[in-house]
Amino acid sequence: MNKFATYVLLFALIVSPVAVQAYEKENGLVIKDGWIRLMPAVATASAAYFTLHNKTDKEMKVVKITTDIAKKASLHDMVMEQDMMSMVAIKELVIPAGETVVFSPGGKHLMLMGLTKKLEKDKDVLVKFYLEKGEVIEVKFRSYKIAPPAS
Ligand SMILES: [Cu+2]
Repeated sequence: MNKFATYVLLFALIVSPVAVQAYEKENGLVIKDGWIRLMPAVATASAAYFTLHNKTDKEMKVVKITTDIAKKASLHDMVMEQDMMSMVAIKELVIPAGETVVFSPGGKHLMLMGLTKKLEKDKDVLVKFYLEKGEVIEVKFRSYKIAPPAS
């Protein structure tokens, strides 16, 4: 490993342990690359993106997501309807066994409505994923204007 890479790694470990992190619990659901779109102060809504990976051999379901910065968090997808992209609600977030589900700009997203706090650069937002069997996974998301590089 060269010197620069070492510095980058150290920086990542010490200064920003959660910028783009993988998170995992014994339940086998990995939530990574989570981030929130930094919006102008006047905005009342934003969107969050992340990747879910189910490491188990059983299907997993996320039944609810909450954050500490918005009154409401809803899962949306983008679909083409009569040559127009529009948002539709994702009724059920299922991650099949061994599969990965990606939420990214232009596609699936977590819509955050009724922002209760101003989004700030370099500040973490706590996002809670509620699983079907009652487990809750807490992940810290960071705010960015544009998508950060995936880990
Ligand atoms: Cu939306």
